[in-house]
Amino acid sequence: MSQRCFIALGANLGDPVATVKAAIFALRGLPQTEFIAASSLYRTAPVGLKHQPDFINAVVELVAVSPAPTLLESLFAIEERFGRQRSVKNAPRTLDLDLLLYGDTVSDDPQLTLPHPRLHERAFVLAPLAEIAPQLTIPGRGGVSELLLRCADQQIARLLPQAA
Ligand code: PH2
Ligand code: MG
Ligand code: MG
Repeated sequence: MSQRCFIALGANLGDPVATVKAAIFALRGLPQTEFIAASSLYRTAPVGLKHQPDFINAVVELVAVSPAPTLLESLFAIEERFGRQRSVKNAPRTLDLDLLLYGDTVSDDPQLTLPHPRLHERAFVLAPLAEIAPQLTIPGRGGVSELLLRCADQQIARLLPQAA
């Protein structure tokens, strides 16, 4: 069975625009998946730990036949290829790839909580998600466009294609 999946990309170290673009290219080549769409790039103020550089964020949609844990392993492999070091939670990172949704799977497995536990309250995820899938409903949370309206206080700016 194939599943409609959404992956969030985030970076705020090195050259985050180049990194996010290269990571989108890497996601196009993932085995056992069909690439559907990539959002624009967004420049976003850090959520959580404040005193760190702004992030570049984006979201990619794909259809996967691989099981969710296999897909997650492929995402970790791409993060490592881009030099991701894991230190404290929410620390600055060269590349973060989060599996937001795997079909309509709901799971509280601590290794892979689905939907992503904080996606419904983060404009840096909801804005790119609403751009490529405005009708999407997050299981247990509601429609992406409605959820985004509740995050109006969070600073994000879509980069123009030539700037991105
Ligand atoms: N990721 C986090 C914590 N805070 N803030 C922004 N703007 N963008 C992110 O990708 C981000 C964050 C943890 O993964
Ligand atoms: Mg994250
Ligand atoms: Mg992550």
